[in-house]
Amino acid sequence: MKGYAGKILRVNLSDGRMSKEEIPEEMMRKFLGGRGFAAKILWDEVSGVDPLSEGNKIVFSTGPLTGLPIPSSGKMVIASKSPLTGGYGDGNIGSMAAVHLRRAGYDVLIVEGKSERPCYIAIQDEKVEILDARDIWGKMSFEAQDSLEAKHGKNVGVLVIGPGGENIVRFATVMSQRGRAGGRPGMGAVMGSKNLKAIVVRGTGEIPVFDVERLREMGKEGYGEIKGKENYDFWIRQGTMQVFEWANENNCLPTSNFREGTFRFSKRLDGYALERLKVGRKGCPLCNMQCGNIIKDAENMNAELDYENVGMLGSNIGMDDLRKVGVLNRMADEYGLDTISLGSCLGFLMEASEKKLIEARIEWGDFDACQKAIEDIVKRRGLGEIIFEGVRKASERVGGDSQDWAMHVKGLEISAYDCHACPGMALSYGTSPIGAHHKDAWVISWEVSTDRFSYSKEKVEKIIELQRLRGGLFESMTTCRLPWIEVDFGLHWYPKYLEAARGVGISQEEISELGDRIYTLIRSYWVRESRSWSRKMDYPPSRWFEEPLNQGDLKGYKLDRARYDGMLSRYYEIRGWDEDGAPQKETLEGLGLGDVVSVLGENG
Ligand code: PTT
Ligand code: SF4
Repeated sequence: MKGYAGKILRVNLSDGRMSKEEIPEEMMRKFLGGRGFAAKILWDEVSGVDPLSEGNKIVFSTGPLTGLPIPSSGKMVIASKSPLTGGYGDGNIGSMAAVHLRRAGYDVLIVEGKSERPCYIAIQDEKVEILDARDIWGKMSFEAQDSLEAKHGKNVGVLVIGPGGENIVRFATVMSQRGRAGGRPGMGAVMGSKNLKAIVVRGTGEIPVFDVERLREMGKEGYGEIKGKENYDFWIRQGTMQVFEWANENNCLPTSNFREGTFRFSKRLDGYALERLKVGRKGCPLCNMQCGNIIKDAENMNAELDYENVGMLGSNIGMDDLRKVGVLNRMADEYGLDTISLGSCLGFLMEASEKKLIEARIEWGDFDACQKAIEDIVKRRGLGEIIFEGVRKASERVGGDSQDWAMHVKGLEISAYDCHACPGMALSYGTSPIGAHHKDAWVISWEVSTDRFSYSKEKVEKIIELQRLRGGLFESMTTCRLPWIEVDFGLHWYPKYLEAARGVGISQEEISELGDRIYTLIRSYWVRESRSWSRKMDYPPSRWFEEPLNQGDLKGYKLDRARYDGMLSRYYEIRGWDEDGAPQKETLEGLGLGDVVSVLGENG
């Protein structure tokens, strides 16, 4: 089929074997690309292994729209069995590496095995090499990127890990372009476990497209439409940081380890505070609404700020100085750690310290102590020894009542939305296919502006609708979803882009089916890989059910466990999963996943 390079490049780091494999047409039709391909590959090839062992594989997966001259298409999915959660894990990164991989003639790169010594993979079109990385091992992600560009030329795409990934901190991410980060559930740690420091890729070919002229024309129109949108100028000023003020006003800004939804000093951290410090912006390739906000941080260095980062490294840990938040954010980027999990881990340590569950003292908002803790996490010493595997494991270590306020779902730390008074968003976290991340169903803005406190069937349906679009379509095409979400770029463009790229469009029905198929396959993966799967895995932490908000105009609010459980049952019902959340035989067969039945058993 047009629109694809049609090839998977497979590199085995244990024995140096490499192969180029055809992607079956059926896989393109059924799974589209990106996350769809990654889920299928992991289901077929990675079963029952320790995520940090040689047997795990890491998949770098593009979609049929990646790298094409249409808005915000420089994205790819990085997926693996997660060392943080033990289940399916992925993340979406904007990088020239995505574009170059396609130009080099591959849709997907699978890396398997483990190198004996530090290495990196260099891809130049047909030529693929495993090269020595001893001289860059131990280097920060920015410096390593610079060294690789000095060696291979500026015009390459680089995916790289920092010392966090090398030392197998479980929430280490993959970095690119000094500020793009992808793979929250420890994709950087998987690279580190394989002694793989980086991937450098350069492609000089054309991505095969069905109707190149039409695509270019429509791409141009799309870029123009984005620039003309009402919210465009404000977006350029604040990017995702525009959410900060809204979250505080609506009592869902993560504060003091998700105890509260409002922060006393929010004005010091919001989008307007950012505007006063902003010195530039950057972002992903092929994007004309670049959202990486650059400021000079408290050490006078460039740091990139997004809403999630400021929520988690600001209000969630009592840090009220944006320039200091910038330093912590930059440290995370350099070390290659996920900022969301990092902010949650620091908040956890602060609360554990306050409650005297650990000996060391780390106070809310203590900047120096945070810097030291980050270094300790990367070196896995002191406080780092307690927390380097994330809050779930840390709560097992420190005991007390900490399991109630270890803020995660399935082991992945919750991203920056407090849900004491948002049952829909809580369910979205509960049912996200990678653990508690907002990317699949960011239902909160709709929820807050409609029937906020209800546990209604409509809310459940809305979550599934968003999961189909965001978690299914966007993660698989693979393009950035922010043009649609943030500046109201028309959703109708995407089937047209797919048609011009592949010769085959996608109907509304097919979008739903695609999303459901991917969701059900990923859910099957979780059930197969978890030793003790149960519906409890789809629950947010006890804090939101047991401890009401103490401040703000929603003081006293908390979630209702029985009603949450009712929503969860409705969710399973619509999805065709059983009362434990495992896909049922008819559902699997109906989605063309008959081969899964024999593995999960007749009843799912
Ligand atoms: C994403 C998660 C997010 S979501 C943020 S801020 W956000 C954090 N950013 C980090 C960072 O920065 N440095 C760091 N060391 N760790 C970080 N962890 C956090 O990672 C990101 C953008 C953003 S910014 C969002 S919402 C959108 N996410 C998309 C998505 O998931 N899919 C898609 N098709 N399009 C998306 N567009 C937007 O991309 P993860 P990126 Mg990211 C400094 O990676 O694992 O998915 O986690 O990829 O290229 O940095 O773009 O307010
Ligand atoms: Fe990247 Fe932001 Fe542009 Fe999306 S809007 S492609 S995240 S720079």
